Amino acid sequence: LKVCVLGLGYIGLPTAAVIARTGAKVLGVDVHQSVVDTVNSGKVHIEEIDLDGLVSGVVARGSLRASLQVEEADVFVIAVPTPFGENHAPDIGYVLKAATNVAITLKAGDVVILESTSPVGTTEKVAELLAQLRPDLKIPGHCTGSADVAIAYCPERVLPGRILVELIDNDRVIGGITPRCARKALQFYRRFVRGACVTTTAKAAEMTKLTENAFRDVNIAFANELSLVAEKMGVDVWEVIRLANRHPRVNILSPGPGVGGHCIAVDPWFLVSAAPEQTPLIRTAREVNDGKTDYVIGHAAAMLESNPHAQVACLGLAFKANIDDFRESPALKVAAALAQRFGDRIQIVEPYADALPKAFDGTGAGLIDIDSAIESCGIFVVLVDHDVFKSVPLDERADKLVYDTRGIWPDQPRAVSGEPLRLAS
Ligand code: SAJ
Repeated sequence: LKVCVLGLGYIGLPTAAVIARTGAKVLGVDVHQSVVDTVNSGKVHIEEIDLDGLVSGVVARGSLRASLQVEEADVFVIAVPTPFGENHAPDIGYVLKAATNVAITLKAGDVVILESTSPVGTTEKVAELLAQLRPDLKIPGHCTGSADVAIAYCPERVLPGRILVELIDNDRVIGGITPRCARKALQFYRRFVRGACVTTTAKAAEMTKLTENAFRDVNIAFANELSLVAEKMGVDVWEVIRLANRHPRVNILSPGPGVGGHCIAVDPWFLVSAAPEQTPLIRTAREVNDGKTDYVIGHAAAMLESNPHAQVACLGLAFKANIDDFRESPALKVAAALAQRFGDRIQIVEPYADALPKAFDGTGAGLIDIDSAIESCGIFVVLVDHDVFKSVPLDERADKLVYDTRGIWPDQPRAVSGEPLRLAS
């Protein structure tokens, strides 16, 4: 089996490597020469647990190679980005460009699968484009009788940090342009997926993916809203959530400094921009989560102003715990805003960074390790719940003024206050 994976990012590269491990001949295609060169040398350009070993193995065996050009294959998997613009309208330009490249070598019997998170109706647009570009082929939805190729949508659902496990163990939703397309794509996923593979229409599969991430965003927004209410009431939100979650049908997520990453902070907008009248809740959830980041900046700034002589450690820049991914990270936004305002009073502790990102250029902020922060900083602003932070014992931080946006230190004295906190000395 020959498989061509278009896009060697966080989803495409692990997917290509996992398929290559099954014995298929996989070609990974990317628009960046540096990515192509890195993969061909058996290395990886993204951090993901166990990915480096897997890629070096399959490249050494000749099962995976990379190129700038699409080549003839039996199955094409499109895993390119679908960003959105200023007005939150999704941009499927990369998907259509990838489909255009696939069209060049497409032949009867091939399967084309879109995995990129996409607005509802995108897979049908891909089929329409292929029908235009290849009038010699019978394209599903654009022909009578049985089609020459199969076209399907199968969203990825993997969690960064667990990608290689979840690629195999998660259930997959496979939406075909026709039921026959879905069955063809199903045969492909059965090669490497251990979870259940459920077939449906392309549009239902597209909306399912957006729904999953909107669901999580709405639920996180609920937790973030609660954190503001609890603060106003002078109550510890973490305790309230712990207690409420003892109810058999209540399961509240965790508040934080906002929602980051390239999925949950983005995908709900695909639903909102397609159906603005019908989505007040989903839109508001987005606004609540983004607003929480601004709130944290304001609250931390007030604390720093009330304690003008203390050095400040911002703990974490990543968009969530135990990963080195800083995309759309609320922690990075908060820390950078504080650094812009308070300059060299700000020290960043981020064990997953070798150097401070560009957002800190010219601010005077420094990157230090957690032990130096414990020695030199009076104020701690906890922005990410990395395990290395969680394990700092109380006696090493009891004298600190802590603004713990993730609730990692329930034993910390004076964790809650509506007023800006002050250091004792
Ligand atoms: N977060 C909170 N509180 C919580 C949970 C998360 O503030 O209780 C924050 C995180 O800190 C982070 C953001 O939300 O900033 C998103 O993190 P996440 O762990 O919820 O999700 P992602 O972005 O890593 O991955 C999500 C997953 N989707 C769902 O859980 C529904 C994953 O399965 C998807 O494959 C991925 O989006 C994607 O690619 O769409």
